[in-house]
Amino acid sequence: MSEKKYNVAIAGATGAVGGAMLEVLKRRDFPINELRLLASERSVGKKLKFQGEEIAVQLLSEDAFEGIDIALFSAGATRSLDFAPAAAKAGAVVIDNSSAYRMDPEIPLVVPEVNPHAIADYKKHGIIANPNCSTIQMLVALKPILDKVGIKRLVISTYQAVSGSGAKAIEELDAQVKAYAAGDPLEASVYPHQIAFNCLPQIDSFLDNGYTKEEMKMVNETRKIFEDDSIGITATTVRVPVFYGHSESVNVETKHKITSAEVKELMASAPGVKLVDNPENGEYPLATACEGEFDTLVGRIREDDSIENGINLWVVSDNILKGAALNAVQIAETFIQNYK
Ligand code: NAP
Ligand code: 3JN
Repeated sequence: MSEKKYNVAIAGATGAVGGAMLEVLKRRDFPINELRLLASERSVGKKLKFQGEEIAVQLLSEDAFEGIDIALFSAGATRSLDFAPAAAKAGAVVIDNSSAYRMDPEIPLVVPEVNPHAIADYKKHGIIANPNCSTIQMLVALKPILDKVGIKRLVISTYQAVSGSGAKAIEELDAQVKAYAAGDPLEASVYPHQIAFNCLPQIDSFLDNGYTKEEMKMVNETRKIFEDDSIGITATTVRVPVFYGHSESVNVETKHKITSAEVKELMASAPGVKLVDNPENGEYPLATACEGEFDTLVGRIREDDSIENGINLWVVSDNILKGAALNAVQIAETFIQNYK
């Protein structure tokens, strides 16, 4: 990494993803000169710790980006639409965690292990989009398979942690579990139903085709990042009572035959992947094991004999890290290495 240091802003610094961004910048020793923390008026003046220093939160506004080189956005799609163009106009490159710009054909949508070349297109608008968490971890695992034998179709089921819905959802699961143990009534406000001891086959709102927005994000973002609209993809996304770590069952129909042994070999050396696949010893990827991990865990690799060329994978990753904050910081690292 170069010796130069950068002025970095985090829009949404007080949130679940913003907090993880602070952690990842520190853990990866990102070369920071000034760190500017931005959030709503509710948080102005609140102090957050970074490398032993207390930094006061400032208001996210159009004027907040003067002198900033890199602006990491995780304050929701509306705030990205409202303020990312002003940040880019002030000279920052925006790395946006929301869905606001992901499907804009002029804005790159990037997973550094998969399509780092797309970052070059940042110049058009000064904005780079970070994909949805469920898409990111799946594509890190699928990229080596795509390169080796091609992918025809994906059938996906997700088991997504509540941290994907933000800080309030983490509190809701915690409160419901405690209320259940105390014999008190369970209150639901973030989710339409009780999430403790339950599985909700709804993430985000329903669309006219019967799928949820989260499901269609997986379909559309995968095709954009893999630059292949012909891949058949169907997804069912489910919220489960887990705090951190999204798990995914991914059934892959490949264009050419690949054995489970060959997939294991690919996963053992794939960037960003940790192979965890000794089921005979009870070793497979677990949400409880991925918390705080930068790698995506892949296991339960086996051939699907119901089709000619089929492989099943179980893919688990820390949704707040690789699914959001880490991927964004990796984009920033690739950007400063190659384009700044
Ligand atoms: P969160 O814990 O609820 O935090 C929301 C953050 O946005 C807080 O810092 C909040 O500031 C700030 N914010 C909200 N309204 C604002 C406003 N009007 N002006 C300025 N700041 C405002 O949510 P989160 O889990 O961190 O997620 C934040 C966003 O990141 C999501 O909406 C989504 O777009 C994106 N995200 C992406 C992924 C992914 O898959 N890549 C995963 C999770 C989240 P206050 O504390 O001051 O309210
Ligand atoms: O639910 C999850 O596990 C991931 C949630 C992501 C999310 C939550 C609120 C708004 C997004 C996203 O990243 O797609 C958004 C959004 O920006 O639309």
